[in-house]
Amino acid sequence: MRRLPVATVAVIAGLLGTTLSVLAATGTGSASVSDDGANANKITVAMTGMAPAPAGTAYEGWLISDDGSVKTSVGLLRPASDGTVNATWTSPNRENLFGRYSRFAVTLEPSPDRDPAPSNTVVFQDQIAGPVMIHIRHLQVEWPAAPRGTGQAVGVRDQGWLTRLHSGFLVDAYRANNLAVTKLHGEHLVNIIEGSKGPNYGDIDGNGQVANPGDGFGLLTYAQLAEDHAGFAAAATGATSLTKLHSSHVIAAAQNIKAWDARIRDIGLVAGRAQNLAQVQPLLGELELLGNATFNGIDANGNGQIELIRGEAGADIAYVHSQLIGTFTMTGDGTPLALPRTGDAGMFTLTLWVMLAGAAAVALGSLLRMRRVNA
Ligand SMILES: [Ca+2]
Ligand SMILES: [Ca+2]
Repeated sequence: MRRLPVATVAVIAGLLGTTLSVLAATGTGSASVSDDGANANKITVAMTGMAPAPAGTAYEGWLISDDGSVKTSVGLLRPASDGTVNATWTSPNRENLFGRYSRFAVTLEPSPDRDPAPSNTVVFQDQIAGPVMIHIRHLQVEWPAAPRGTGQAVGVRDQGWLTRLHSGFLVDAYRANNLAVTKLHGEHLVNIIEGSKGPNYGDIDGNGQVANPGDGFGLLTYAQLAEDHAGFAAAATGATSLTKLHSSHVIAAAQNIKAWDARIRDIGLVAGRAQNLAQVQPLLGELELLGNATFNGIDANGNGQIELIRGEAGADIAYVHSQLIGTFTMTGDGTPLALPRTGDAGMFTLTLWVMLAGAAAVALGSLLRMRRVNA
């Protein structure tokens, strides 16, 4: 056997030493989806306690589709000197990330890296369980029964925003001493909140036209669905404590909206049918309060915070926390990871195995040579 020069052996040993040491996962954190000018199109990776990637390597984050066939890079993740990672990635085509992806992984890649695919050296990964993901998608991506298939929590947020807006318009019209416009916004509120199948939906102000700035499905319908499906997510197989926590926030907000907006609907009915502005006046303070609470929530107990609880949480919280149900969590306890399998090895993995084989050959060669010398 041809002997490898000592320098080559040292390089191989050095590389092996380095490689084995970095296959230990350390650090904890999460990857969470939020909005960046479109629904659920951004992911934020936040880690602490992460060891720097060794020279010649880099961490990279990946969103992975349900069946694993699509792996989308969210970019390199470079720990700061204090071990934290704070990185964001926004889908360039405004894709709703919950629609296709249910898994997130961090791999160790060679650097520089000519291969756009992930290596098989996975440092962290987390998957949202399929039975939970179904309901996140109903909340955030699509509910087929709604107009344009609007997701339930998206509908809560959008129709909740319209409810706040038209509550304000009604108050403005009253202050402008305009009965007709006050009545019109009363009608708007009833129709936004109940939707076209609601028992009161229609021409409330009696001007011969049905006016509805909403999408016709109804804020109360969306709120009931969001409450139900957040509950289904929490009860689903594979639901984690985090799933249950954020589901409970969505449920609290949806229940608040059901109560507050049934009351706004009643105020809208009175205002829409009013004969004069004096009939509307006693309801204005309550309308303004509930209209704002519907979207923003309200600090009902006066402790300086709008909390994720019954009586305080509103539509914006229902929306954001239905996204947080789908948070990926990453925890590394420093346990060395298994070496990547060779069967589906990428170039990086292949290189590692070639180096391992080389080192074994060198060791064997040395042993044989020593035996020959001793003989
Ligand atoms: Ca009308
Ligand atoms: Ca509070």
